[in-house]
Amino acid sequence: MIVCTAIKKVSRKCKYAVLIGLLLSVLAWKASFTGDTNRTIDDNFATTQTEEDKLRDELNSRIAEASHTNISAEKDECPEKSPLLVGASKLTFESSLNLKDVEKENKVVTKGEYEPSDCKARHSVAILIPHRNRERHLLYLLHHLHSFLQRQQLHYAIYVIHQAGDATFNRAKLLNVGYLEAIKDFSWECFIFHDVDLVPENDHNLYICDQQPRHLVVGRNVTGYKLRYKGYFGGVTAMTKDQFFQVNGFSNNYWGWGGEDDDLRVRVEQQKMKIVRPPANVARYTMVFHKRDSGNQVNKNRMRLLRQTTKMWRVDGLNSCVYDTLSVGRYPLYVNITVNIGQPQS
Ligand code: UD2
Ligand code: MN
Repeated sequence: MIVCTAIKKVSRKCKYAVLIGLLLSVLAWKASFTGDTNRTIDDNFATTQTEEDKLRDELNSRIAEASHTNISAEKDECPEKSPLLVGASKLTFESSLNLKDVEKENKVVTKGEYEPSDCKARHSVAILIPHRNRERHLLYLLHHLHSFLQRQQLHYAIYVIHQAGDATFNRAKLLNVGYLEAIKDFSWECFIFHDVDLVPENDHNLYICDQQPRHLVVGRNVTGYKLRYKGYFGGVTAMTKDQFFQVNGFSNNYWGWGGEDDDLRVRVEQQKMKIVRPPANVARYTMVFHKRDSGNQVNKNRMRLLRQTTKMWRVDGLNSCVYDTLSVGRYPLYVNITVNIGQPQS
């Protein structure tokens, strides 16, 4: 019994000794690592710090960017009347002008599009220009039109719709194509249908739309600045997206010169819309001299077509405009859409 008790006491002491030994060795082990551990933690901390700094910097710059975007989204609306307008200006048509010069003058334009940087434009306007073989006219127009539209503080883009091939020209169908293609880019609310050779002389002639379709060419240099005839609706016109849609756009069937502008007038009048014009003293244009183009001979069918407009407008127009887009070039000063629109049915 005494032996047993002695053995129990010894084993309990042994247990304590083993426990103390273990504790000491753990402490010693920990002490031996402390330096390294601290360093590792410090290193990690340092790394975390740098990454955190980087992240913070990035975040800050994003916030700055976002608030900058917010600033631009929350820019004040441009004034009702642009302070940049100069009224009538003397137009120049220098033979030495080239596209690079015009691009340099318009670094603020990107892929044909512009919006004011210091205020929110009141109007978003797509300018549609039917075109073939009139490069020089296009250059003069770009030269004058970009600064003209910028002075009006508009958000705008210029689209040139280029007829491919040498089949008879069809101005109206090209303009339908321009409308259908431009609305794929942006929800343009207003469209200006614009001859390539007409340069506006006075920036009070605002390129905006109204409750009614607008005809912007009252006078031209070549016609003594007089309206050609009462219902004249050619050259440059402005219609909202909805007005143009409501009349089913232009007819697609006017191949060659003439009649398509009168056809549009008939469509407009049939919808009980009324053509309005700016005052004659501002709605003035210089038409760059040209002869009748080859491939755009007078359309002998135009009077016959015109008599059918009231019957045909529903089935001939935007809803029946068939074409092949061959290319879309986003150049610095305009979007060029080259299109195969077919040819007249004989
Ligand atoms: C008048 C109208 C025009 C149109 C045309 C009859 C005015 C100021 N303009 O213009 O809007 O109704 O009669 O169709 O009254 N084009 C080319 N390449 C060509 C042919 C035409 O780019 O080979 C384009 C170009 O944008 C030109 C427009 O079509 O400005 C009208 O053709 P135009 O200038 O030969 O006809 P014009 O001056 O009699
Ligand atoms: Mn012309």
